[in-house]
Amino acid sequence: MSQRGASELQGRLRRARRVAVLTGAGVSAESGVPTFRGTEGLWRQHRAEDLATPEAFRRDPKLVWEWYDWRRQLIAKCLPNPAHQAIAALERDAPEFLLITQNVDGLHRKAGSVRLVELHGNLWRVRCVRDERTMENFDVPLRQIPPRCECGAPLRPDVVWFGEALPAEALRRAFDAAESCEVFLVVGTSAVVQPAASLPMIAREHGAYVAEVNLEPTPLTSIAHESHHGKAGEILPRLLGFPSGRPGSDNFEFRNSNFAISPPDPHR
Ligand code: BJW
Repeated sequence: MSQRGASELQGRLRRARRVAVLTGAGVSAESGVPTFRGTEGLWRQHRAEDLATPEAFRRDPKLVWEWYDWRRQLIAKCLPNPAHQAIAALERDAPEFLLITQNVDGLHRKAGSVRLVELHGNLWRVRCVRDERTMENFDVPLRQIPPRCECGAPLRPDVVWFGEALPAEALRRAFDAAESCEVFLVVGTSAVVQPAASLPMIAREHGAYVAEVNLEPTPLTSIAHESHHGKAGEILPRLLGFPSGRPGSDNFEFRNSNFAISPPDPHR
């Protein structure tokens, strides 16, 4: 059941004490960072199993690091866009706030976001495969592939690959926020990768108002109270009431009250 109408989001945000935002690769697309899925996505050129699994790294650390080195070089040139900035501004207005990002590019922090958790790690951190020690590394390009720890062991990107556990504290904070927030905003994620994709469902089940911004419908669209289809960098500033946004491109869908909550289809 859906109808077109005015967005309730700004009013909900004004009244809310607790706000949570979940972002995915789409929020950085307008900064020039490639997304994973879709026609231009990274997985069109590379199989996830060859590059983003612990098995792939054990099999061929050089190949995996070359891919990450390429992405680091690309992302090093990217700047936050109006969507990152609108989310950072939203945080400044909210008494309790958590930004939950699946992105590893560091652009939210660059835009000024402070209260955030990075569920899938960070491309600018590396981890020793021997003692698990993590450290920042901003070398672009890397001086050595694979880079090595001072103990001599190889370093790996401090990101979460398929089949690996997410950082426990980040995950705990994300679930707490989903369970307790009044408004849950989802931006630029295909919502197919678990456990992040479950967070909006959990928020909705716990009574939050759920809003989504994405270029296209996702498995979340049917459970969101409102869905906005278009570019996040154009829609979000206006939607959140930060007037630098350009009007005109928002294909807005307003969903009303009673419909069943169904789980997302991970194979979509
Ligand atoms: C725009 C836009 C614009 C474009 N404006 N919008 C339950 C069911 C089924 C499977 C599983 C399950 N639980 C776990 C699994 C397995 C697996 C999984 O989910 N698989 C599914 C794919 C089937 N999950 C895992 O393995 C996770 N681990 C785990 O659960 O461990 C359990 C465990 C416990 C204890 C011990 C051991 C294990 C780990 C998942 C790790 C994901 N890693 C990656 C790589 C990170 C590092 C790197 O970057 O290299 O994370 S994969 C990739 O997908 C990356 C992303 O963060 C993640 C999500 O992608 P995202 O952000 O949604 O991007 P896209 O490209 O998919 O979508 C972009 C969207 O933006 C699109 O919708 C566009 O339309 C939109 N868009 N431009 C607005 N301008």
